[in-house]
Amino acid sequence: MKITFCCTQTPPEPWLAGFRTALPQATIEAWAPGAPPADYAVVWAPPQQFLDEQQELKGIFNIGAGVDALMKLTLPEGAAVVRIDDGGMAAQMAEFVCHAVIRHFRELDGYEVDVAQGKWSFRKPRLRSAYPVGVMGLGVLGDRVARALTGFDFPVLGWSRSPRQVDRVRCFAGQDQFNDFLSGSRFLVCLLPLTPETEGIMRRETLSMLKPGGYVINVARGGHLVEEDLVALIDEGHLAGAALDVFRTEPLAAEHAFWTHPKITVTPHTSARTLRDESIAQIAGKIAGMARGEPVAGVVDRKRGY
Ligand code: NDP
Ligand code: OXD
Repeated sequence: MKITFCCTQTPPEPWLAGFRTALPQATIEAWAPGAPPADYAVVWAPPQQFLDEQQELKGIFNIGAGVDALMKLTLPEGAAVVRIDDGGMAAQMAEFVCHAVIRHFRELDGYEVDVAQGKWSFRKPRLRSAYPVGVMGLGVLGDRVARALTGFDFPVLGWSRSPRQVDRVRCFAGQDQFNDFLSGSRFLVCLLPLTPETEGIMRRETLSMLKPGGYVINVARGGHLVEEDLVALIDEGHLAGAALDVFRTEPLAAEHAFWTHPKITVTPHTSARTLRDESIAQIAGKIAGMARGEPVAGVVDRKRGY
């Protein structure tokens, strides 16, 4: 069995070594233009040339949960596209989002400023019931995030394409229930895949429906957010602020207004990192399963785009 590795921005050696240990019967090489056809590919944002040349692939394994970059390319017809299913990302995402929610809810940024000025002063405790958290996307990551938030007794709402049930979460589904979901939320967490349906989903019209003093946490993709609308709604006072981990252009340009906006917190696309060892173990297991003709979890539905 031949495996080709084509991940931009990732040094290949540790991955190749890991796959050679996990699948000793396979040959795995880093892709170079003109390389012979392989059976399986491990990729992150590969060039179109790679896919044009590798027409015999049976499986394309993305070393991340989001496949939006891959879905923009022309893929070999017969290849199954498989995303990372958790692989240690769900726990990271839960801690990141809970941290962002709690930091805003408990006004920890304000306390930091006070303390830096030597001020010993208290803010009036906020009513938790007045801070419902809406989680858009109840998949592998959103489900874990929503459940983690219930552990802090926040009212939690969830929204997905098809109806879902999550313990202690008020679940909404589809376009028909989107407005009710938004108007019931003060925090809005985005954990949707980026698809033609979800592109620009956080814009003036939708963000205006959040309860006054809404707070946006985008940990999915920059393309979900219309940046100017967010800044305008914060500056107009309808929104209290935002924690943004993902951006339309990454890295975020040095002159971008988000860096210095006092109510926006920026992190460099780090809310849930792909963990190499977990990912190698998961992908190697799936390649072995696929080679035996078994079904594997995490296969992307190309029509839906996720
Ligand atoms: P999943 O595919 O497991 O879940 C996606 C969820 O979104 C599902 O609940 C799905 O609904 C819902 N959804 C999709 N389209 C729509 C729609 N049009 N309307 C309503 N709901 C919709 O994805 P993951 O949870 O694994 O990951 C989510 C995203 O997080 C990734 O696509 C990626 O972009 C991002 N991500 C960001 C990282 C970071 O470091 N910032 C790290 C990892 C991922 P249904 O349940 O009905 O299918
Ligand atoms: C992912 C990511 O999609 O890291 O896995 O953004």
